[in-house]
Amino acid sequence: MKIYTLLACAALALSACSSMPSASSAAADAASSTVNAQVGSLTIRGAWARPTTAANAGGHSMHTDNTAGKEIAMNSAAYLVIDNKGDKADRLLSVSSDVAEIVELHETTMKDGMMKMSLVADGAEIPASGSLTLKPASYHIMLMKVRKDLAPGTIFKLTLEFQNAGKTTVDVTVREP
Ligand SMILES: [Cu+2]
Repeated sequence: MKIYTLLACAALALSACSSMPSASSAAADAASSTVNAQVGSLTIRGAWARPTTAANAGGHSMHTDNTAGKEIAMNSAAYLVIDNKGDKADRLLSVSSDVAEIVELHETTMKDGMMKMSLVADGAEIPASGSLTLKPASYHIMLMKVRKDLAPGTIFKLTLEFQNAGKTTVDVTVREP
């Protein structure tokens, strides 16, 4: 099961990596400036997640949605930007959501020419007067065993917990990368 999960994860990262600039990237740039929440000295913006439609899954990690009777991907990933205007660093410690059974902070790194996914157990730093960007092929919020089909336009809640700023919940919009 562990290997299965990692492969599905890597497939997501690779498809993101190979996507060419297109008209949708202009929309993505506009979306990235949308502020989702402010907590303490942190601003969270540009939250989005990959659809789980069959077309997007590339044949990986499919299962049958009993209610709709169509195939959906089990996994998705969410991305966002956290700006820290304070003079102290903070850390993103944990992430949670009802949208999936398993929600984890992951990091994609290249090792020996291979994409490698790993769980970020000790959190990710948001530097003082700096930003932490969760994006394809980098830090991301892994959504495994999603509970319903995430079609483009779907909005779901994601809760972020920070070491200093505390907790906040943002609306994540599902859209094509
Ligand atoms: Cu992942």
